[in-house]
Amino acid sequence: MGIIQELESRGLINQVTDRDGLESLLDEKQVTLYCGFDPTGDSLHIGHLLTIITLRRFQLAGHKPLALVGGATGLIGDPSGKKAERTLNEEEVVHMYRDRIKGQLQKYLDFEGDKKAEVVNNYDWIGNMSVISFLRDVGKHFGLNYMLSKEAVSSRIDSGISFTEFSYQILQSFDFHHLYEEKGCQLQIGGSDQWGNITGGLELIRRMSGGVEGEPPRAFGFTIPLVTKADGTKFGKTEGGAIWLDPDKTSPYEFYQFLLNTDDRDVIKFIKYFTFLDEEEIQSLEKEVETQPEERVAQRRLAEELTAFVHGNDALKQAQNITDALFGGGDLKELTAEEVKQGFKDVPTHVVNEDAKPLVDVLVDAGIASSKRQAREDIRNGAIYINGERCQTLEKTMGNEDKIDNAFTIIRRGKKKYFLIQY
Ligand code: 485
Repeated sequence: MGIIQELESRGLINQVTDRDGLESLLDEKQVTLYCGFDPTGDSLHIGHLLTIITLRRFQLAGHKPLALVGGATGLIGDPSGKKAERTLNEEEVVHMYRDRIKGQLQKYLDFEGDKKAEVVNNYDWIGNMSVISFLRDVGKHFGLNYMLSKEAVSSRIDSGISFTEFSYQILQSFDFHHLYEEKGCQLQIGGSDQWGNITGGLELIRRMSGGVEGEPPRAFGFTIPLVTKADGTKFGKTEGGAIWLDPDKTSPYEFYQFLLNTDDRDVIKFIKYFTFLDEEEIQSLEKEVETQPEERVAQRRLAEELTAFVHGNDALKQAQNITDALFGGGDLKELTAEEVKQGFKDVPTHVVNEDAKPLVDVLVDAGIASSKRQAREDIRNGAIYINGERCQTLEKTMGNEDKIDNAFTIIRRGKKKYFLIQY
């Protein structure tokens, strides 16, 4: 199966400019393709992952991906998919974001061999362009009506759009033209909001480059669909905010849990989108969802595959250990300090400096019980658990034997109120 057919079978093609032309180009030769990422934040998020994985699929099929970091465009702001004008970030901030995003992209593509990926930065060709050249050499190819007709602009005519954001499409179009000329890049991909910018680039290539021997230039674009969920809520958002790829912002355990909680109605679609599992395995997972959904086999597979891809196998193992200790009847005492930190990130934490301290005092000082009397009552009633084990000894003193990995004790009050004691 060719890459286009594979993408189609996974539901990954939303709009494409010339499907059959693109398919024969990809059959014919190694194609260089690109996708751009603007440094508008200090990390990519799970929404960006689908395009990264799609680039990776092209690379596995023998083609050459370029990941573009928008050092220049990040200073301007893409209006696509945005209801209101963006606030501009300071240049130093954009530079910091640019470096971090570049580092993240480098983790997910293969930078060795004859189809090695490259990271490029459009500041390198836009940063020093003069305003005269921008208006004479590039701007002259864009009709006002054409620019106004782009969804990103037309949808903002009433609410307002600055000349800055209005001009964004010209910059992204110029990138495609530049990469077509300099790197023989013949395909741009992006999310569905990027259709206008991608087709703008094709138009510019057609006008500025022309094709070989009077033929139209062979350049293509397609968009991947927006990831939607059966319950209508936005994919990649939780109560705690976005699901980031940076492990310091969203821990691998949280990332794993997020995927594990995928709705039965969505899980097979997400497996097709995000994993490299083959058709046969996907079909058998589909059966599992139909026949024994309560086992959540497909959800586990999705979470495993994607956590390993994004964070590596060690981080996956940690995420699984934490999950097992918390929900699978595993032993909390087996966890490492790092795993406790991840699994109990948002749990109230109290620092204890003494080597030995009466449990009653710990409960009061940590704010777990409101008074010593209350603390004793909780212990007597069997509401207090130390590292997962019920403790009904009123005179209990907390000591070394209660420490997990010498660093933490996990106290639970009732069914699910967790507290962390840190030493
Ligand atoms: O030459 C280019 C310069 C910049 C860009 C693309 C090509 C970035 C693009 N304009 C953009 O804003 N992309 C978004 C981003 O950077 O966060 C998102 C898109 C999404 C998907 C993702 O990037 O909203 O659909 O394309 C990779």
